[in-house]
Amino acid sequence: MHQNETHADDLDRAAAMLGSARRVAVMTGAGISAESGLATFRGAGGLWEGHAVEDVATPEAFRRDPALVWRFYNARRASLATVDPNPGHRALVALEERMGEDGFTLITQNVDGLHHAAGSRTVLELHGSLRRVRCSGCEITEERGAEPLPELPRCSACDAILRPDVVWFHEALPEDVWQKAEAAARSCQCFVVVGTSAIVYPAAGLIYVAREHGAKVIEINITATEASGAVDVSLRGPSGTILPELIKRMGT
Ligand code: BV8
Repeated sequence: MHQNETHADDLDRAAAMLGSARRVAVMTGAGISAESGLATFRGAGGLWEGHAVEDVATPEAFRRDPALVWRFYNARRASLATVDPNPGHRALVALEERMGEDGFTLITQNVDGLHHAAGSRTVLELHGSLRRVRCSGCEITEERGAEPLPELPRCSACDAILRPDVVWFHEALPEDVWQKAEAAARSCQCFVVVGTSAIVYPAAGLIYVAREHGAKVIEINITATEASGAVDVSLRGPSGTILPELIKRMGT
C-alpha cells in the first residue's frame, strides 16, 4: 500500500474514533500556530537572541534582568498584531460546534490567543496568555492585547513592574485550569494532540492520562514526537491541512 493510501486510511480511522466519541479533548501546542506565521519553541532550535527559551521564560531570569525578559515577550506580543488564526484553529471551532459544549474541551499550551480569535468558546490556557499582564506587586491582571508596552511596564495601581501573565518554567500552572484539563483528559473517549513536541510537563502528561483512562489518542504533527509511541493514530502533516480534512471525513 503506498503512502497516501495509508494516510487516507489513517484519516478515516481517526475520523471514526472522533465520530464515535461522546466526549473529545484536544490539546494544542505551538505547531498549530506555525501556519499563522508564529515561530514554534523548538523550531528555531529553541533559541531567542542566543538564549534558550528555558533560560528566558523563568522567574529567575525576570528577577535578574526584567528588561531582557520584556524584550523577549514584547517581540512576541508585537508579532501577535500581525497574525491571524489559520484553518487548523478554525477546524477546532467547527469540531466544538459539532460536539457541543459538554462534548468538547480545548486545552492549549499556547499563549498567543489564536484559539479565542478563531472563535473557540472555552479554551483552557494551561500556560497563560501573552495578551494579559500581571503586576509583580499587587497581582492585578489586565488584558493588554498586542498593544506595544514600555520596556519596563509598571502597574498603574502600585507602580511595581508588570510581568506577562504566562506560566514560566519552574512555576505552577493555574490550579483551576489544570484541574479542568486533567478531568477532560480522564473522561474523554478521544484525545487529539496537535502541534506539540510533548516535551513540556505537566501538560504533556495529559496525553498519558487520557490513554490510561481508555481514550483513543490521535496525534497530528509534521514530525514524530516524544508521544508518538503512545498514540493510536499518527497523522503526519501540517495541522492547517489535516484538521479540516479530518473534520470533513467525520461526515455529516
Ligand atoms: C512546573 C509559557 C512545577 C511561557 C511555557 C516533570 C513534571 C513536572 C515538571 C517538569 C518535569 N520535567 C521537567 C519539568 C520542568 C518543566 C519542563 O517541562 N521542562 C521541559 C523543558 C523538560 N516544566 C515546568 O517548569 C512547568 N512547571 O512543572 O512547575 C511546580 C509545581 C508546583 C509548584 C511550583 C512549581 C511549567 C511549564 C510551562 C512553561 N511555559 N510557556 C512562554 O510561552 O514564553 S512552555 C512553552 O513550551 C510553550 O507554552 C509551548 O507551548 C510549550 C511546549 O512547546 P510546544 O508547544 O510543544 O512547542 P515546540 O516548539 O516544542 O513544538 C512544536 C511542535 O509542533 C513540534 O513537534 C513540531 O513538529 C510541530 N509543528 C510545527 N509546525 C507544525 C507542527 N505540527 C503540525 N502542523 C504544523 N504546521
